Amino acid sequence: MLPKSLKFDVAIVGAGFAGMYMLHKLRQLGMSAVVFEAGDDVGGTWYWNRYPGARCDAESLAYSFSFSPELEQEWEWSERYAPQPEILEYARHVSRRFDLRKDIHFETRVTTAHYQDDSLNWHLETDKGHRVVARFCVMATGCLSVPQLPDIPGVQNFKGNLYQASRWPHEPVSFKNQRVGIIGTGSSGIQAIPVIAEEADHLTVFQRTPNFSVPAKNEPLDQGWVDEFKKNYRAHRENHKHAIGSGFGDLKIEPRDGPAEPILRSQLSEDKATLILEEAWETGGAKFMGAISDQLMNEEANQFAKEFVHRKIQETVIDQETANLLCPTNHPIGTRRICVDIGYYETYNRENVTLLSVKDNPIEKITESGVMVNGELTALDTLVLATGFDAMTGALLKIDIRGKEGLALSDKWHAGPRSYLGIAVADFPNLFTVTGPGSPSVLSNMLVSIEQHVDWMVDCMAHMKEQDLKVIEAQPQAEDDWVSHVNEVANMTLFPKGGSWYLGANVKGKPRIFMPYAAGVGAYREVCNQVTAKGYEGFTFH
Ligand code: N01
Repeated sequence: MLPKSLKFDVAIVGAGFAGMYMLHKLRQLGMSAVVFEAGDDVGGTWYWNRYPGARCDAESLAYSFSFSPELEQEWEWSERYAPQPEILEYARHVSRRFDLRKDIHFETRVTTAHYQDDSLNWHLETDKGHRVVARFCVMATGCLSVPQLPDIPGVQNFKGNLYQASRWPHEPVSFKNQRVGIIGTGSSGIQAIPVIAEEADHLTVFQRTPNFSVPAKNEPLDQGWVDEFKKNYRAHRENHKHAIGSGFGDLKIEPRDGPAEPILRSQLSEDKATLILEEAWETGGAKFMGAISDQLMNEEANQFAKEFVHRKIQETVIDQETANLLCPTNHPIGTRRICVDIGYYETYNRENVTLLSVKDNPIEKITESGVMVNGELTALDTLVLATGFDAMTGALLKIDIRGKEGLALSDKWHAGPRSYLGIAVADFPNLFTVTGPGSPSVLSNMLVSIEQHVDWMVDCMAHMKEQDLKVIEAQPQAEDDWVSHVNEVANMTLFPKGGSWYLGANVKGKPRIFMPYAAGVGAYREVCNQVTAKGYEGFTFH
């Protein structure tokens, strides 16, 4: 039990993969650290998102820690895309293997984090009454950790079973003999729908915006292939870290020395471009978006991929009216997070599944017994909300964070998040944000990005320790320049046309700013390395 008032070198908020790795690295540096975690276990996103069908859309052997060669050799993944329980078990294994749990305080939410101008420390308070003083404060609060409930009148009136995908109960949920409804067709809904449909008596999907989804082609991992892969693990990891794109990792190829030549749509015949997409479709997974290199940069290339997927939907779904409703037309493919599914479109061929478009006729209200659309009630026993998150800034702004002279982060970010490298915020000295807005974060393999950020931050703290420096602060000009650069890069892509949570577009009143850095993990790593090499350019120490 932690005494209620204590002093540490570092206070860490969150015990997902970011918080755990930060704790591990700080211990190696001989710095004292404490972690506060709202859940009653480690795992972050994988602790909360236990809905049926939840699994990672990055491949298991790439979506794992690389810092310990022993860990990566000893842990056995069962499937190409790991299911949520397995990833959660991996997180628990990591916490035990590196003896992390003793410094993590579970079921404890940090409520305030205030910088003290006189002592140069952070003061944190928790909902359990802790008061902690720390030289550094690290926010490892996750990018998708604050659920977004729909602003539909009457949700609280529903008398049946009401579940939220991102706050799923720990005990098993049965849909047997039930009329189930689900609101939301993002990644969560698209994963849950096929699994719920298997069990429910009837499933009604309330779809406002159709999303693009590509088949996962999930399969059990072949031990021989895994052994070979593990022999080359270091080289694969290097590939992921320096990737031109997301760092999801191309697991089917041999590690290569340099980036491949871009394949541009304009240089391909229609047949050749179709063949490339067909191969990517058959291979499965989100890398479909990189099959033709300029798909996310060029309208024509994007339109070509879009039409390809429309054809796939129309070929898969027997009822063409349903197929057409499932074809997204209003946004470029990939500008809303591409979904990766197991039998999603096929599910609409089941007799017990109905797709109800609520695009032109929004859900009017939720009543005691179901969902009302266009004056008609769909009676339900169970309603599932898969309505997304207040992404990237939500978890940070939920905490009362105050920097120099009491400046509130919520005031500083009233027009959208501003950060230098997605790592630090001017006027908030010694505060680090792991995978913060302005870094590749949600556009990348999160494990690659988490490790890169934590390594950078811990190297920086080691440098400060060595040089006896007390405070690091992002320079306002460096922050302004970075924010402009992040916007400039986003505007070179089609992302801003997606109208998605990447932009804050799913939260009423949230400023519309494209939050992640879209230049890819390799380019971003290089920028961060250069900043370090130039004596932490853009930062001030004192
Ligand atoms: O949330 P979303 P998500 N009436 O915001 C709908 C990651 N993730 O939890 O688009 C009707 O994508 C909303 O409709 P619209 C991944 O990065 C990863 O599914 O606003 N519908 C939309 O369909 C992902 O992108 C994994 O028109 C309403 C849905 O709710 C991110 O998390 C798995 C509505 C929300 O979709 C978020 O995904 C799961 C209303 N009033 C999640 N309000 C993997 O690794 C909202 N909606 C595989």
